[in-house]
Amino acid sequence: MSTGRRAGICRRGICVVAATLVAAGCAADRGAPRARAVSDRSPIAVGGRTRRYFIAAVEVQWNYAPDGKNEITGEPFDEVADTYVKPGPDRIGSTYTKCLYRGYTDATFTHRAPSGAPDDNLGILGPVIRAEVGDRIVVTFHNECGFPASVHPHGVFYEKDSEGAPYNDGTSGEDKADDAVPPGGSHVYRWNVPERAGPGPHDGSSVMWMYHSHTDEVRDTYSGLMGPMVITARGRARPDGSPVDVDHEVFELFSVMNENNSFYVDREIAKLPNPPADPADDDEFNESNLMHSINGYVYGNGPMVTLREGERVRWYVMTLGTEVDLHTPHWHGNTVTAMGMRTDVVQLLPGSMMVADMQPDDPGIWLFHCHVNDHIIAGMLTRYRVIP
Ligand SMILES: [Cu+2]
Repeated sequence: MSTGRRAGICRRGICVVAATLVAAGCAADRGAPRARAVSDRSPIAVGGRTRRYFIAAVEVQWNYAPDGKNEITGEPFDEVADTYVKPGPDRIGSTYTKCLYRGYTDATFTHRAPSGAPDDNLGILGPVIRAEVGDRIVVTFHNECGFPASVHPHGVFYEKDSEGAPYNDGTSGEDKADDAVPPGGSHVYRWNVPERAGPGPHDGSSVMWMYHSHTDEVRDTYSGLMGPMVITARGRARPDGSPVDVDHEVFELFSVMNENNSFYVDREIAKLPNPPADPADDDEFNESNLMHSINGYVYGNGPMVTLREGERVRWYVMTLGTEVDLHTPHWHGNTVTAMGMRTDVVQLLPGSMMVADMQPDDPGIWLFHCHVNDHIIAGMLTRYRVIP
């Protein structure tokens, strides 16, 4: 819903380069990860595993409402929902071009890897990056989108060639190669996982971090480049990196995706038969592009998480965005513990990551939604199911 302040629309640098399919012929510019000496101050793992990920930024057509109806009411979209989801001569509707992180099996970027989430319910989120304290993470990133992008991690240890953020940090040369990977380009990011990247004294067996593009942080993330990362305590991970004392992990991004600030907004506007005369000053048009979504879905569209009664469930919830991105994820039917306290609502501010543990005891189909009224009206709701 209206933010009370019209969202700005950026015009510069809109790229319309079509996504390039990665083929063997493109492999030369990726090659093997660059060998690099690690400085003495790096808290390098001793005996830990190296966990390799191959992640591309890929252009997709993303539909926030693929079911075509309000799954929360079970009814067709009403007039309010149509504000956001109904296409028209001067409205984009529910499908937008986005640039998303997607995991691949190797540096040829030809075969998709599993998402790393048990239900594969990540939606627009990138694959789950996992490690245990003592490990190191190597991410080979390939940019297939039409604008420069990067992979900036939270929490783990990185040196200046693996931070993924351009700013006046006194570095130069190779230490800048990670800042803005150009369209068609690649970079290998190397992150160590020292104790300070793992659970603290009041955490459980794993903590959540996020990663996102930070070349043009605002437009990169509104375009879709975000993903979750899970770090377990030393000795508390299964071989796949999931925490040993958790049966089921769920990842949820609460976000007012401001498509007015995506790299692709001009391309979308150009498709309209009767585009707004001045989109940047058209408040109703701008409102129609604020997608109040959970993992990139509105009004309960998208896959439903299914849990079993009694299993140990860990929810990882996060948000990015701006001042409207204060979200209060609320679980109906079951409670969680978060930060050592019992609750059924947790609080997120922009850039927040929160872990909440649940042991469901109440079978049924339950609402899971943001408790901010404005966001409820605009579709930031979904459901989860608990089966006996
Ligand atoms: Cu909210």
